[in-house]
Amino acid sequence: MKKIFLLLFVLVNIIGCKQKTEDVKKTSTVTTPISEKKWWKEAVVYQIYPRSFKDSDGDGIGDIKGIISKLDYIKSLGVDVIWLNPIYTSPNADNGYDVSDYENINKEYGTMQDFDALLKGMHERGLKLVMDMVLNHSSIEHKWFKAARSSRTSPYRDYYHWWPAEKGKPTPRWSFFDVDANAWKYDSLTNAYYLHYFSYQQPDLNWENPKVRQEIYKMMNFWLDKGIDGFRMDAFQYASKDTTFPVFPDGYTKDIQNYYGKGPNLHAYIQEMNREVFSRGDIMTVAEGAGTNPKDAMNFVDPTRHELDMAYHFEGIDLKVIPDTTASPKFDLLKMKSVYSLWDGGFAEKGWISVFLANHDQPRMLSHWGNDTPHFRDLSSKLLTTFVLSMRATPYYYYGDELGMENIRFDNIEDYDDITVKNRYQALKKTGGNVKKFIEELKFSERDNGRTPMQWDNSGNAGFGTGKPWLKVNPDYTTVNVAAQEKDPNSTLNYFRNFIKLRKSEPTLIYGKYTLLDKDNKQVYAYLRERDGKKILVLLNFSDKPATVNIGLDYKNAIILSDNYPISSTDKTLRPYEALVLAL
Ligand code: TEU
Repeated sequence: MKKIFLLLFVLVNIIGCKQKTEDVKKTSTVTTPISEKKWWKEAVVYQIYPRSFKDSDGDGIGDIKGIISKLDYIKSLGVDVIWLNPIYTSPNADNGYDVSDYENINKEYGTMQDFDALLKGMHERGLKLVMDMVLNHSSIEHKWFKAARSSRTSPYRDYYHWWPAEKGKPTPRWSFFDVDANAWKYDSLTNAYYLHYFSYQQPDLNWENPKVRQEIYKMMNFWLDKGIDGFRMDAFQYASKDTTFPVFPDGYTKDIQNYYGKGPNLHAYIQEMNREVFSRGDIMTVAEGAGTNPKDAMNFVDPTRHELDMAYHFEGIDLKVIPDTTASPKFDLLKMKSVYSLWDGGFAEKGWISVFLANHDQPRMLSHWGNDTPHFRDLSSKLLTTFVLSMRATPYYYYGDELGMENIRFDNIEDYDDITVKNRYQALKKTGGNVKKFIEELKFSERDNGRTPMQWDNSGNAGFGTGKPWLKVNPDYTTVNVAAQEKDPNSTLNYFRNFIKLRKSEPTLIYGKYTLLDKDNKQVYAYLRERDGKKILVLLNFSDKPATVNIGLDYKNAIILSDNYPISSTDKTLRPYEALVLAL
């Protein structure tokens, strides 16, 4: 019965939606920017960490041919865009976020011919490609840095930030990744320090130098000319700097985004990039972390400013989650609701945002935001998927989350590959910190938990490849894998597919107004999506206990569009981790 209702609902909406598109065309001059249709507002982004997706040649490292071999699978998910983490030539100090040649492919991933084949294969299937641009810094192996460091008179010297040692110690700058948290690295070759906000292998490019900017735009256009469909800009909020390097007040690191993320010319550079690159195609552009509050972030995505298409904010992902707790949820749901509602509200008139619960810098969505114990793993995974796919924002979904992949929780520090773990471990040893506690914390929060190989089937190495994988496979692959879930209509994989179909068939879920309901409910996140008189109610019980909803709306006879329990119900009481979506 539920299925028939759903089918009818989908059909009515497909017809309705076509009509709406025509209306929008006719009245495009009067539509408000938020309701203005754009392909990237309607798209679902699937993020692939290339190192971990599929290894075609048995070297234990995922590669482009591997991704090509899985394009039909990706298409079958119903996603529209692939965001690929960096695949450029790199010595891999930070797995590709240290680029030594922006216009070539890292050998371990394949060749430029492989890349061209990937793009062609994607476009043939109607999939779009967003490339990850690491523009705040390069690798120390980049030819620009090699030349810059060779002499103070090198034409490339001012492609980077230098502090001559005869001026004394540089003004302190904190580093995200450095063992000593010092962003200035002394280089005896020219008796000077260079700046690196991340590791010393990732020197910051000097964006204040117009030559650097022109080189970068040329490189971005090289990729655009190949036909790619968008750019994700890595750590770009840090690009512009006050090169007088003023002294920051004590404790500035607690407010690092405000000191590092608001350089004097940041907006001017993005506008310049927009003129020189973005405006040349119908592409999608997003910069991670730009803007620490909705008002700030709006300045990056207000269409009249000609900068970026959508904001990718960290306030949601950075909410405090408590490990080792029996509390459910493990975070303050009231805070979560207020953060996501605040950001929605900030973009209710114009601009656009992203929504995500995981990426390559995070532990697994299920282990962090859900509950990966056997009884609740499927339910809570589906609940999180429902949240990401039912907000007014472009959903970003991380590879493997469709299977409910969970944190690997290494016991040995040696099993980690991540530069941040290695450096934090060194720092801890220096200061005599508590290593045991550190290892326990990593099991919950470390980003390598989210980078283990994709689990394709229950054969050796989870079907990732024949060689020893660069990072261990999660032992749960014998049951948590694509092959097993394909066969099960109730799997998290098929739930993801079905929910994407629902989102695509119902513009209310994409463009509809969002209203938070039952604000003070500590277990349930409830919201209404509305558009042209149509109302969709989303009820999410984020706890492992039954929960009562108090929304002052009668939904007993509503049409059930989706429920993560096999037997649906419109009861006033939601079951543990129940995710119910209703058409009122
Ligand atoms: O991350 C930069 C960055 O700002 C994040 O570490 C951020 O602080 C965190 O996710 C907020 O919760 C980018 C890349 O995503 C990361 O993988 C790289 O290691 C880093 O830049 C350096 O390029």
